[in-house]
Amino acid sequence: MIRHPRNPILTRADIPVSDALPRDVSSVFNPGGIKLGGEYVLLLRVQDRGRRTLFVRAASADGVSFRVDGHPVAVSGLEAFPYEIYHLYDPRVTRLEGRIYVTCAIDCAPGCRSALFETEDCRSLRYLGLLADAGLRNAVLFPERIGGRYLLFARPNDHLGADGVRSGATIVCYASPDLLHWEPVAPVFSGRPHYWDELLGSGPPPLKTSEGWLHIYHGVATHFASVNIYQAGVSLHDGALPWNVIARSAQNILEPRESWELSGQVPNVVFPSAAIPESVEADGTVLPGTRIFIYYGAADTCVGLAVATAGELLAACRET
Ligand code: BMA
Repeated sequence: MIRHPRNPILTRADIPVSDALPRDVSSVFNPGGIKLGGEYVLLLRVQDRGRRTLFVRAASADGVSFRVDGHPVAVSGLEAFPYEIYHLYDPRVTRLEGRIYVTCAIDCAPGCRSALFETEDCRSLRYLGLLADAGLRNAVLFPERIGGRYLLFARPNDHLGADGVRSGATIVCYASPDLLHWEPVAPVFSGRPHYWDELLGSGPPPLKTSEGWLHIYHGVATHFASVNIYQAGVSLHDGALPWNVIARSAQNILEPRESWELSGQVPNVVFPSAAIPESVEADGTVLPGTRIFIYYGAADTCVGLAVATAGELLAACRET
Protein backbone atom coordinates (compact mmCIF):
# COMPACT_ATOMS: atom_id res chain seq x y z
CA MET A 1 0.00 0.00 0.00
CA ILE A 2 1.18 3.54 -0.70
CA ARG A 3 0.56 6.23 1.90
CA HIS A 4 -1.21 9.30 0.57
CA PRO A 5 1.09 12.37 0.54
CA ARG A 6 -1.48 14.44 2.52
CA ASN A 7 -1.24 12.18 5.58
CA PRO A 8 -2.35 12.16 8.27
CA ILE A 9 -5.60 13.02 6.52
CA LEU A 10 -7.54 13.68 9.73
CA THR A 11 -6.25 14.87 13.07
CA ARG A 12 -7.77 16.37 16.20
CA ALA A 13 -7.37 19.79 14.56
CA ASP A 14 -10.01 18.80 11.97
CA ILE A 15 -12.76 18.32 14.57
CA PRO A 16 -14.85 21.51 14.41
CA VAL A 17 -15.30 23.83 17.33
CA SER A 18 -18.98 23.45 18.10
CA ASP A 19 -21.28 23.54 21.10
CA ALA A 20 -22.46 20.04 20.16
CA LEU A 21 -18.96 18.49 20.28
CA PRO A 22 -16.41 18.22 23.08
CA ARG A 23 -13.95 21.10 23.13
CA ASP A 24 -10.30 20.35 22.36
CA VAL A 25 -10.63 16.61 21.65
CA SER A 26 -7.68 14.26 22.19
CA SER A 27 -7.82 11.98 19.19
CA VAL A 28 -9.65 10.81 16.07
CA PHE A 29 -8.92 7.32 14.73
CA ASN A 30 -10.17 3.86 13.58
CA PRO A 31 -12.93 5.09 11.22
CA GLY A 32 -15.56 3.00 9.49
CA GLY A 33 -16.24 4.04 5.89
CA ILE A 34 -18.46 3.65 2.83
CA LYS A 35 -19.28 5.40 -0.50
CA LEU A 36 -22.63 7.16 -0.14
CA GLY A 37 -24.24 9.35 -2.78
CA GLY A 38 -20.91 9.54 -4.64
CA GLU A 39 -19.03 10.69 -1.52
CA TYR A 40 -16.53 8.99 0.73
CA VAL A 41 -18.17 8.92 4.16
CA LEU A 42 -16.31 8.09 7.37
CA LEU A 43 -17.65 7.35 10.83
CA LEU A 44 -14.85 8.72 12.98
CA ARG A 45 -14.00 7.48 16.46
CA VAL A 46 -13.43 10.69 18.42
CA GLN A 47 -12.17 10.79 22.00
CA ASP A 48 -12.51 13.69 24.37
CA ARG A 49 -10.15 14.50 27.22
CA GLY A 50 -12.28 12.40 29.55
CA ARG A 51 -11.29 9.46 27.27
CA ARG A 52 -14.94 9.13 26.35
CA THR A 53 -15.72 8.05 22.81
CA LEU A 54 -18.26 9.31 20.29
CA PHE A 55 -18.82 8.85 16.58
CA VAL A 56 -18.68 11.83 14.21
CA ARG A 57 -19.50 11.73 10.49
CA ALA A 58 -17.11 13.12 7.87
CA ALA A 59 -17.64 13.29 4.09
CA SER A 60 -15.42 13.97 1.08
CA ALA A 61 -15.75 14.14 -2.70
CA ASP A 62 -12.19 12.93 -3.32
CA GLY A 63 -11.58 10.67 -0.31
CA VAL A 64 -8.80 12.96 0.93
CA SER A 65 -10.26 16.33 1.99
CA PHE A 66 -13.01 15.73 4.54
CA ARG A 67 -15.71 17.98 5.97
CA VAL A 68 -16.37 16.90 9.55
CA ASP A 69 -19.85 17.34 11.07
CA GLY A 70 -20.19 19.73 14.00
CA HIS A 71 -22.24 17.25 16.03
CA PRO A 72 -21.95 13.59 17.04
CA VAL A 73 -23.77 10.74 15.35
CA ALA A 74 -27.01 10.05 17.26
CA VAL A 75 -27.36 6.48 18.52
CA SER A 76 -30.82 5.14 19.37
CA GLY A 77 -32.21 1.90 20.77
CA LEU A 78 -29.44 1.29 23.31
CA GLU A 79 -31.99 1.04 26.13
CA ALA A 80 -32.38 -2.56 24.87
CA PHE A 81 -28.66 -3.25 25.41
CA PRO A 82 -28.40 -5.58 28.42
CA TYR A 83 -25.43 -3.97 30.24
CA GLU A 84 -24.12 -0.63 31.41
CA ILE A 85 -22.19 0.86 28.47
CA TYR A 86 -18.86 2.69 28.71
CA HIS A 87 -17.76 3.09 25.07
CA LEU A 88 -18.88 2.34 21.52
CA TYR A 89 -15.84 2.16 19.22
CA ASP A 90 -14.19 0.85 16.04
CA PRO A 91 -17.21 0.99 13.68
CA ARG A 92 -17.18 -1.02 10.44
CA VAL A 93 -19.70 -0.18 7.71
CA THR A 94 -21.30 -2.60 5.19
CA ARG A 95 -23.90 -2.02 2.47
CA LEU A 96 -26.07 -5.14 2.28
CA GLU A 97 -29.27 -5.65 0.26
CA GLY A 98 -29.77 -1.89 -0.11
CA ARG A 99 -29.36 -1.13 3.62
CA ILE A 100 -26.35 0.10 5.57
CA TYR A 101 -25.19 -1.75 8.65
CA VAL A 102 -22.56 -0.84 11.21
CA THR A 103 -20.83 -3.27 13.53
CA CYS A 104 -18.88 -1.93 16.46
CA ALA A 105 -17.28 -2.91 19.74
CA ILE A 106 -18.95 -1.95 23.01
CA ASP A 107 -17.02 -1.80 26.26
CA CYS A 108 -19.61 -2.56 28.92
CA ALA A 109 -19.90 -3.90 32.47
CA PRO A 110 -19.01 -7.56 31.74
CA GLY A 111 -16.22 -6.71 29.22
CA CYS A 112 -16.28 -6.17 25.47
CA ARG A 113 -19.23 -7.09 23.24
CA SER A 114 -19.87 -6.58 19.52
CA ALA A 115 -23.17 -5.25 18.25
CA LEU A 116 -25.03 -4.52 15.02
CA PHE A 117 -26.61 -1.20 14.09
CA GLU A 118 -28.54 0.04 11.08
CA THR A 119 -28.25 3.49 9.48
CA GLU A 120 -29.68 5.38 6.50
CA ASP A 121 -26.80 7.76 5.93
CA CYS A 122 -24.32 7.41 8.83
CA ARG A 123 -25.94 10.45 10.52
CA SER A 124 -27.68 8.30 13.11
CA LEU A 125 -27.40 4.67 14.19
CA ARG A 126 -30.17 2.36 15.41
CA TYR A 127 -29.16 -0.55 17.66
CA LEU A 128 -30.36 -3.93 16.34
CA GLY A 129 -28.72 -6.39 18.71
CA LEU A 130 -25.72 -8.13 20.17
CA LEU A 131 -23.76 -10.48 17.91
CA ALA A 132 -23.00 -12.75 20.86
CA ASP A 133 -23.18 -12.44 24.63
CA ALA A 134 -19.46 -13.15 24.86
CA GLY A 135 -16.21 -11.22 24.48
CA LEU A 136 -15.92 -10.39 20.77
CA ARG A 137 -14.28 -7.61 18.75
CA ASN A 138 -13.48 -6.69 15.14
CA ALA A 139 -16.78 -7.97 13.68
CA VAL A 140 -17.13 -7.35 9.93
CA LEU A 141 -20.32 -8.12 8.01
CA PHE A 142 -20.11 -9.51 4.44
CA PRO A 143 -21.88 -7.30 1.86
CA GLU A 144 -24.14 -10.08 0.54
CA ARG A 145 -25.83 -13.32 1.61
CA ILE A 146 -23.64 -16.33 0.86
CA GLY A 147 -25.26 -19.77 0.54
CA GLY A 148 -28.52 -18.18 1.71
CA ARG A 149 -27.05 -16.95 5.01
CA TYR A 150 -25.64 -13.67 6.30
CA LEU A 151 -21.99 -14.08 7.29
CA LEU A 152 -19.52 -12.15 9.39
CA PHE A 153 -15.99 -12.57 10.62
CA ALA A 154 -15.31 -11.69 14.27
CA ARG A 155 -12.53 -12.27 16.75
CA PRO A 156 -13.34 -13.84 20.14
CA ASN A 157 -11.43 -12.15 22.98
CA ASP A 158 -10.05 -15.36 24.43
CA HIS A 159 -6.47 -14.20 25.00
CA LEU A 160 -5.51 -12.39 28.20
CA GLY A 161 -2.33 -10.36 27.69
CA ALA A 162 0.33 -9.76 30.33
CA ASP A 163 -1.01 -6.16 30.41
CA GLY A 164 -4.46 -7.47 31.45
CA VAL A 165 -5.96 -6.55 28.05
CA ARG A 166 -8.23 -9.14 26.43
CA SER A 167 -7.48 -9.82 22.78
CA GLY A 168 -7.54 -12.85 20.51
CA ALA A 169 -5.58 -14.94 18.04
CA THR A 170 -8.33 -16.58 15.95
CA ILE A 171 -10.86 -15.06 13.54
CA VAL A 172 -14.13 -17.04 13.42
CA CYS A 173 -16.85 -17.01 10.74
CA TYR A 174 -20.44 -16.68 12.06
CA ALA A 175 -23.70 -17.15 10.13
CA SER A 176 -27.24 -15.89 10.65
CA PRO A 177 -30.61 -16.36 8.94
CA ASP A 178 -31.86 -12.90 10.00
CA LEU A 179 -28.87 -10.73 11.11
CA LEU A 180 -30.05 -11.11 14.74
CA HIS A 181 -29.18 -14.69 15.71
CA TRP A 182 -25.59 -15.66 15.02
CA GLU A 183 -23.88 -19.06 15.29
CA PRO A 184 -20.20 -19.86 14.76
CA VAL A 185 -19.57 -21.78 11.52
CA ALA A 186 -15.84 -22.40 11.46
CA PRO A 187 -12.52 -20.86 12.48
CA VAL A 188 -10.99 -18.80 9.67
CA PHE A 189 -7.33 -18.47 10.66
CA SER A 190 -5.13 -17.95 13.70
CA GLY A 191 -2.13 -15.89 14.70
CA ARG A 192 1.41 -16.95 13.82
CA PRO A 193 3.40 -17.00 17.09
CA HIS A 194 6.82 -15.28 16.94
CA TYR A 195 6.02 -13.36 13.73
CA TRP A 196 4.14 -10.19 12.72
CA ASP A 197 0.56 -11.37 13.35
CA GLU A 198 0.56 -13.22 16.68
CA LEU A 199 -2.77 -11.69 17.72
CA LEU A 200 -5.16 -10.46 15.04
CA GLY A 201 -8.58 -9.24 14.00
CA SER A 202 -10.42 -8.23 10.84
CA GLY A 203 -9.97 -4.73 9.47
CA PRO A 204 -12.60 -3.45 7.00
CA PRO A 205 -15.49 -5.67 5.80
CA PRO A 206 -14.32 -8.10 3.06
CA LEU A 207 -14.38 -7.01 -0.59
CA LYS A 208 -15.66 -9.21 -3.41
CA THR A 209 -13.22 -9.97 -6.25
CA SER A 210 -13.34 -12.47 -9.11
CA GLU A 211 -10.76 -14.54 -7.18
CA GLY A 212 -12.66 -14.63 -3.87
CA TRP A 213 -13.16 -12.40 -0.81
CA LEU A 214 -10.31 -9.98 -0.18
CA HIS A 215 -9.87 -9.40 3.55
CA ILE A 216 -7.60 -6.82 5.17
CA TYR A 217 -6.77 -7.50 8.81
CA HIS A 218 -4.53 -6.26 11.60
CA GLY A 219 -1.86 -8.37 13.24
CA VAL A 220 -0.09 -7.65 16.50
CA ALA A 221 3.51 -8.62 17.21
CA THR A 222 3.68 -9.13 20.98
CA HIS A 223 7.19 -10.45 21.44
CA PHE A 224 8.98 -7.11 21.81
CA ALA A 225 9.74 -6.17 25.37
CA SER A 226 8.52 -2.60 25.40
CA VAL A 227 5.51 -2.38 23.09
CA ASN A 228 3.08 -4.27 20.84
CA ILE A 229 3.28 -3.47 17.12
CA TYR A 230 0.00 -3.26 15.15
CA GLN A 231 0.35 -3.85 11.40
CA ALA A 232 -1.90 -4.60 8.40
CA GLY A 233 -2.02 -7.74 6.26
CA VAL A 234 -4.28 -9.31 3.63
CA SER A 235 -5.87 -12.67 2.98
CA LEU A 236 -8.02 -14.16 0.21
CA HIS A 237 -11.01 -16.37 0.97
CA ASP A 238 -13.17 -18.79 -1.01
CA GLY A 239 -16.12 -17.01 -2.65
CA ALA A 240 -18.72 -19.58 -1.51
CA LEU A 241 -17.09 -20.81 1.73
CA PRO A 242 -15.22 -17.73 3.02
CA TRP A 243 -13.84 -19.50 6.11
CA ASN A 244 -11.57 -21.39 3.66
CA VAL A 245 -8.36 -19.42 3.15
CA ILE A 246 -6.95 -19.40 -0.38
CA ALA A 247 -3.89 -17.25 0.39
CA ARG A 248 -2.53 -15.06 3.19
CA SER A 249 0.26 -12.50 3.12
CA ALA A 250 3.42 -13.83 4.75
CA GLN A 251 4.53 -10.31 5.69
CA ASN A 252 2.63 -7.22 6.71
CA ILE A 253 1.64 -4.81 3.93
CA LEU A 254 1.70 -1.70 6.15
CA GLU A 255 3.56 -1.12 9.40
CA PRO A 256 4.13 1.90 11.64
CA ARG A 257 6.96 3.95 10.11
CA GLU A 258 5.86 7.59 10.02
CA SER A 259 6.26 9.64 13.19
CA TRP A 260 2.45 9.95 13.58
CA GLU A 261 2.16 6.14 13.42
CA LEU A 262 5.06 5.53 15.77
CA SER A 263 4.04 7.89 18.54
CA GLY A 264 0.74 8.96 20.03
CA GLN A 265 -1.84 7.72 22.48
CA VAL A 266 -0.84 4.09 21.75
CA PRO A 267 2.52 3.99 19.95
CA ASN A 268 3.34 1.75 16.96
CA VAL A 269 -0.18 1.24 15.65
CA VAL A 270 -1.65 1.11 12.17
CA PHE A 271 -5.22 -0.21 12.45
CA PRO A 272 -7.09 -0.50 9.09
CA SER A 273 -10.84 -0.16 9.54
CA ALA A 274 -12.32 1.06 6.22
CA ALA A 275 -11.59 0.10 2.60
CA ILE A 276 -13.49 2.07 -0.03
CA PRO A 277 -13.02 1.07 -3.70
CA GLU A 278 -13.20 3.94 -6.22
CA SER A 279 -15.83 1.91 -8.09
CA VAL A 280 -17.53 -1.48 -7.99
CA GLU A 281 -19.32 -3.55 -10.65
CA ALA A 282 -23.13 -3.94 -10.49
CA ASP A 283 -22.74 -7.27 -8.63
CA GLY A 284 -20.37 -5.72 -6.07
CA THR A 285 -17.15 -7.09 -7.57
CA VAL A 286 -14.05 -4.92 -7.34
CA LEU A 287 -11.94 -5.17 -10.53
CA PRO A 288 -8.16 -5.78 -10.26
CA GLY A 289 -7.24 -2.31 -11.59
CA THR A 290 -9.56 -0.46 -9.18
CA ARG A 291 -7.88 1.68 -6.53
CA ILE A 292 -8.99 1.05 -2.95
CA PHE A 293 -8.74 3.81 -0.33
CA ILE A 294 -7.75 2.21 2.96
CA TYR A 295 -8.33 4.33 6.07
CA TYR A 296 -6.57 3.42 9.27
CA GLY A 297 -6.11 4.59 12.81
CA ALA A 298 -2.52 5.71 13.49
CA ALA A 299 -1.20 5.40 17.06
CA ASP A 300 -4.83 5.64 18.28
CA THR A 301 -4.44 9.38 17.61
CA CYS A 302 -5.17 10.31 13.98
CA VAL A 303 -6.36 8.85 10.65
CA GLY A 304 -4.08 7.73 7.83
CA LEU A 305 -4.92 6.88 4.21
CA ALA A 306 -3.08 4.32 2.10
CA VAL A 307 -3.99 3.32 -1.46
CA ALA A 308 -3.56 0.06 -3.37
CA THR A 309 -5.33 -1.56 -6.31
CA ALA A 310 -7.32 -4.74 -5.74
CA GLY A 311 -4.81 -6.51 -7.99
CA GLU A 312 -1.89 -5.36 -5.84
CA LEU A 313 -3.63 -6.60 -2.69
CA LEU A 314 -4.42 -9.95 -4.34
CA ALA A 315 -0.75 -10.29 -5.33
CA ALA A 316 0.27 -9.46 -1.73
CA CYS A 317 -1.93 -12.32 -0.45
CA ARG A 318 0.12 -14.73 -2.54
CA GLU A 319 3.57 -13.33 -1.67
CA THR A 320 5.62 -15.90 0.22
C1 BMA B 1 -7.18 -2.85 19.87
C2 BMA B 1 -8.46 -2.02 19.91
C3 BMA B 1 -8.33 -0.85 18.97
C4 BMA B 1 -7.03 -0.10 19.17
C5 BMA B 1 -5.85 -1.05 19.18
C6 BMA B 1 -4.52 -0.36 19.47
O1 BMA B 1 -7.22 -3.87 20.80
O2 BMA B 1 -8.70 -1.56 21.21
O3 BMA B 1 -9.40 0.02 19.21
O4 BMA B 1 -6.85 0.82 18.13
O5 BMA B 1 -6.07 -2.03 20.16
O6 BMA B 1 -4.55 0.26 20.72
